[in-house]
Amino acid sequence: MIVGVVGKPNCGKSTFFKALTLADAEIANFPFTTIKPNFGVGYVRSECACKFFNLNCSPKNSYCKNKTRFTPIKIIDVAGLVPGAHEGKGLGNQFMDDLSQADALIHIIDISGRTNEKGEPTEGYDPEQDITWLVEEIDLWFAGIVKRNWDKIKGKMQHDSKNLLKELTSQLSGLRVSEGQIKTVLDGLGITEGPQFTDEKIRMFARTLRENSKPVMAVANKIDLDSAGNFERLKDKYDITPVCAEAELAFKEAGRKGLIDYNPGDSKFEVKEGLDEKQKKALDFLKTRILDKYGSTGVQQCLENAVFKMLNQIVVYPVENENKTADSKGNVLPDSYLITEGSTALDLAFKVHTDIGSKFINAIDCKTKMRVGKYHKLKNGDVLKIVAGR
Ligand SMILES: Nc1nc2c(ncn2[C@@H]2O[C@H](COP(=O)(O)OP(=O)(O)OP(=O)(O)O)[C@@H](O)[C@H]2O)c(=O)[nH]1
Ligand SMILES: [Mg+2]
Repeated sequence: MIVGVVGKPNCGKSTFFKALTLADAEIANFPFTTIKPNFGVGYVRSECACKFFNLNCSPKNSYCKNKTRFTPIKIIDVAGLVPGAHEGKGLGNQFMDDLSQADALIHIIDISGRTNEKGEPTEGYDPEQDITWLVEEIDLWFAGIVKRNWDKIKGKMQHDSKNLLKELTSQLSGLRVSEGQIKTVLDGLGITEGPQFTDEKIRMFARTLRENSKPVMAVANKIDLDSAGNFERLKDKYDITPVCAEAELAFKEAGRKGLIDYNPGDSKFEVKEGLDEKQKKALDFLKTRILDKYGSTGVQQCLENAVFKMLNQIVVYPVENENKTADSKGNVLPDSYLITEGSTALDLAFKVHTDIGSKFINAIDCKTKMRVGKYHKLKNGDVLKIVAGR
């Protein structure tokens, strides 16, 4: 799973990305600071299974703090999009292709109205415009790819429409859309044969497939600068979260330096030794301005909404030793994985290793100590020992 961060230039994508990942990313107050995409790893919170077993865990792929497990999720930060991007405006549609890797998109909006649609400084721009045109741009880019691929397979489908689903799946594999997603959309539009694929249907197909395979979530960033009250005006009309990426980044960096104790997503932080007056004042200002007013900086919540609500992920823990809930070296609950809700024990086995999947015998639910079969559906927080043949 990969979460993509999108938006017009200068809206704060790289700040948001860096706040989540603490990976190096260039941030500057001018458009097109980011050209090559930034890749990083963020973490989503869930109650750690160590609480259930009353054990001290020793995570390997993830980390645990105060019985909260932080599970990794890949994040990609891309170049800014401007109106007409799908036709090559701005940095062109080659940069849109970076988006094809994402499974869900977080759309960063500069809610303060201080940047225009090209990301240039201005006053009084209405951010409501961004909510619509950006998604439209993505849909047009998606439709262009579907159309080009359709043109390639059109001739074939005139004579043999039976393999439409297979052909489309293989042609569109670069967009990270699954056969299941394509089938749902084809069925929904009542398309069973190639020749029914008119231009109009292609557009509808592309839009619905984009909605299903890359859902978009809107984020009102730079809430600290929103003196015009744009967020208040738009919050009931759109599902939109208030965010201050800059504050989250400041808290995370102060936390990394040991100046404060801050847990992502929290409404408070604890001041440690070593803060000078200026730093203390700056952090206090952000606390009053953001944490006290909105309950958090919003950044962590946005990522978790994307992962748990848009992508329907649950957290599960594969272990090798069911008695110690540990790996073979004795690390307790070493890994936590994100897996799509509805996945089975066999799906998890394949995620751990193809070999374990193909030699799957059964699994043990470590919480209930029950043996379960390959089609057993996983629940959030499950700890599973997979038994595989040699
Ligand atoms: N006040 C305030 N400024 C912010 C916030 N988030 C980002 N900024 C500032 O907005 C400017 C642009 O931030 P970037 O993160 O570089 O924006 P971007 O969307 O990645 O820009 P491009 O890569 O050029 O598309 C920088 O000056 C940031 O410091 C915020 O929450 N509040
Ligand atoms: Mg950037």
